This record gives sequence, structure tokens and C-alpha cells, in this order.
Amino acid sequence: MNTRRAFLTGAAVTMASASVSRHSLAGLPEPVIQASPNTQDPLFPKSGRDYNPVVTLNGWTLPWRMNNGVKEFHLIAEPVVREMAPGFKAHLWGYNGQSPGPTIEVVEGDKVRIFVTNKLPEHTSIHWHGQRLPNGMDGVTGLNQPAIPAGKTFVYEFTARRPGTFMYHPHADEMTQMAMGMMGFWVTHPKEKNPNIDVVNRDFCFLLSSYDIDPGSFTPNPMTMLDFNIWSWNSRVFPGIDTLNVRHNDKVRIRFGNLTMTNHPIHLHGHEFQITGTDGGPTPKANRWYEVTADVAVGQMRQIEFLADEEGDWAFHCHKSHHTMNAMGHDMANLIGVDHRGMAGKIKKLIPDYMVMGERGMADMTEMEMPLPDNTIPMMTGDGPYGSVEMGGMFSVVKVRKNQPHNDYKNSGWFKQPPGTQAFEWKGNKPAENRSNSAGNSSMNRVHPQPEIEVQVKKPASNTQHKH
Ligand SMILES: [Cu+2]
Repeated sequence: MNTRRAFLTGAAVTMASASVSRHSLAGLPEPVIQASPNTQDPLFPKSGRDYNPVVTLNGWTLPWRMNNGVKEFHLIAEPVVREMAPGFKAHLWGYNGQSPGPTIEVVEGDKVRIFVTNKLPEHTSIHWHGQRLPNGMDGVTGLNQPAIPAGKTFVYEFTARRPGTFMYHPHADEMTQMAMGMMGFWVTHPKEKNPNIDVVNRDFCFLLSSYDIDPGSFTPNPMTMLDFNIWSWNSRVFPGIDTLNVRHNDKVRIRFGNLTMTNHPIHLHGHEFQITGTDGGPTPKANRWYEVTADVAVGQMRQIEFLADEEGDWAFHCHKSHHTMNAMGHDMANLIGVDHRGMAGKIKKLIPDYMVMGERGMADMTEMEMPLPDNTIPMMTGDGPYGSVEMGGMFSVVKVRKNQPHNDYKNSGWFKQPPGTQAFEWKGNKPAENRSNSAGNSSMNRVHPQPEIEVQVKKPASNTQHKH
């Protein structure tokens, strides 16, 4: 207890951030609040051991103050308004003005003190996922500590014992509090050269979260267990997720953690990566191999690394297609291939707002002038240089550019493909189609042959010289 008081009132205090005001030095650190959902520049350390900071997609790193050799952070658990995409705001719970909360960056061996002030309408706690720490600091309400009542501040203290990729989240009324967006990233940088941790030029991080917010409403339904309609990275959805802007031949690390209720195969185009670490720590180099998709299960974290040696705008997304399209597909009949000609007109006489959806696939939705309720998530939008990207959820773009300056994270616009390197329309003659007349071979032939089933394939009306 004496040491703790000495930390709080110590005279030899160095400032880590201009936003920590002088009068607060002897007491609780003044909380730093972030109002913007935009990706903030990396926060280079002004005190403590040096390291190469991360960039949090549509997020930021929490400034700290040094107090007698201890890094002090102040988290405020509170209701927030998060712009999840342009035109769509959600009433979430988070930390310091945003959901997710700010990223906490420390160095292996750092003594860390985190003040947690609860401004929620109910009790909370924070669990420091993946950390080695004293049992009483692990944050499980009822098991390791009493809950932090509304209006109170608790203090967590531990040493960041191992380097790696971690996260924090409540361990109190978890179903509600995580469904409402309470989570944050934690990175512990290595204190010295580690044979399993390479130096990289760019280091990005984000958390995967899902929400159930009815169109036209603002607040997630915390009772939902599986049927989520919003799939987000750092509580943002495409086209609201910022791009990952890198310089050609940069070595890039991307860290992500999954706090949704299902797994996500995260897929990068145009490059191969290795999984270099998990929340369990750096992966030994002999146990790495190349992948283009990394599945991250519920409650897991992955860090991937690749050499960005192909210029271009490369898609980076969850490979579950429903997770890149958000509210699509809910309670809708599958109408692909159904011929509606004339039907809409007849129904419109009865139901003036009736519209036909989906008979040629879902892409028509991008052109549909559908009156949406106010505050509805964008659906299959995001205009690229060649039309709609037709996405809506866990989708972003890794932009690799020769002229991207070192340590500069700005978006340089669309990639201009060199002439002759883009897919193009065939305009010559087409050969006649030869249809297979074989039913194929079977390892277990039928004893009594049955007539073949005729399947009619309805093809869209074509305006080409295509002959059947
Ligand atoms: Cu997914």
C-alpha cells in the first residue's frame, strides 16, 4: 500500500503526453478522450523504452504518463456514439469516447498501472486477455475481484511479462457488454531483439466484432447469440473501414483478434503471409508456413506478416461472403433464376412499394433506389474506380505503392493499372458450345437404370451474338 501511495504522489514524474495536465499529476491521470472514428497516426513513445508503434484501423493508442517508472493509463468505460460507416451511427458502450477502446501499447517488462473508471449504468471489470499477471489482476468479476460498481474507479497493476498481441474486455455481464462493443487492443513490444519477432515497417491492428442492430434503430440487441447482421472491424463496416496504406517492399504486420461469436477466415489478395504469432506469443520460425487465408476462431488472435512486393489495391477481407455483405440475405427468399416478368407490375397495383429483388443475383441491389429507414447500415456499396465494390462488412484494401513515403499512412487514391494489365472484354467471335453428352462414370452403377433428370437452366437474356 505504501508503494502504491508513493507512485501516486511521487515528485519525479515525467510527462508522456501533452494532454495530461499538470494539476492532475498527483492524482488520477486525466482521461484522454477520442471523438473521431478516423485512423490516428502512430503514437511514438515520448517516455519509457523505445519501440515501433502500431496503427489501429479506425482507432488510436492511449497516451500514458510515467509515474516513478510506472506507465499509468486511465480507461473510462462509458456509453459512446460510434459512426460505424458514413450515414450510420450506433449507440454502443466503449472506452474513452470510442468502441473499441484505445489500443494500449507497452514494452515487455514495463510496470503498468491502469485506472478504470466505470461510467456505465451497471457494474463492469476488465480482463487482460492473454497476459501473465497476478491472479487478482485478471479481472473476472466474482472470481478475482468484486465488480467495479457504476461511478467507481478501480486500479489494475501488473508487469507486462511477455511480448505479443493481446486484447482487453469486460468479464462482467459479458454477453451485454461485448455485444455493446466493449473491447480494446493491447500490444506488448519486445524489449530487445527477439529471434521470433522481426522488425517490420508497418504494424496494423484491429478487433473483429459483430452487432445486431435493426435497420432504422441505433442500439445493438444484446440477446442475439448467432444471428448478427453487422460484421465489423473495429466497430466499422465497409466502406467505413480505412485502407491499409503501405510502401512497396515494406514488411507489413497485421494483428487481429476475434470477439464475435463465430470464426472468420481473413483473406489477403496478391501476397502470401505467414502467421508469426498468436495471443499465445510469437510462433517459432520453424513452425511457420505460407497462407493467404488465416482463420481466427472466437476468442483468438492472429498476427500475420508479409512482404508487400506487389503494387496495387489488394482486397483484404473475411472470406465468409455473408460477413462482407452485412444485412444482406436476412429473411429473403432466394429468387435467383426466378422469372418475375410482369409480376411486379401486378403486385404494385396492390402494394405500391413492392419491388422485385434478387432474380439476377444480388448485384442489382447496388443500383436499387430503395427507401431505407434513417440510420441504416450501407449495403453493398463502396464505389471503386470501376463501379460498386458490392461489399458491406469485413472488407478493406491493402494499398501498396512505390511512392508511399516512409512512415506515411495517407491514402494515395486508386491504383492506376499499367496498360495491358487489366482484365478486358472479349470482343471476337465465340466458338460453338460443345455440350458433354456423358453422364459421367460412377463407381457404383445403378442396377436398374433410371431416366436422367432434365434440369432447365435459365440463362439471362443476352445482347451478344451468343447462340445456343
Ligand atoms: Cu467473417
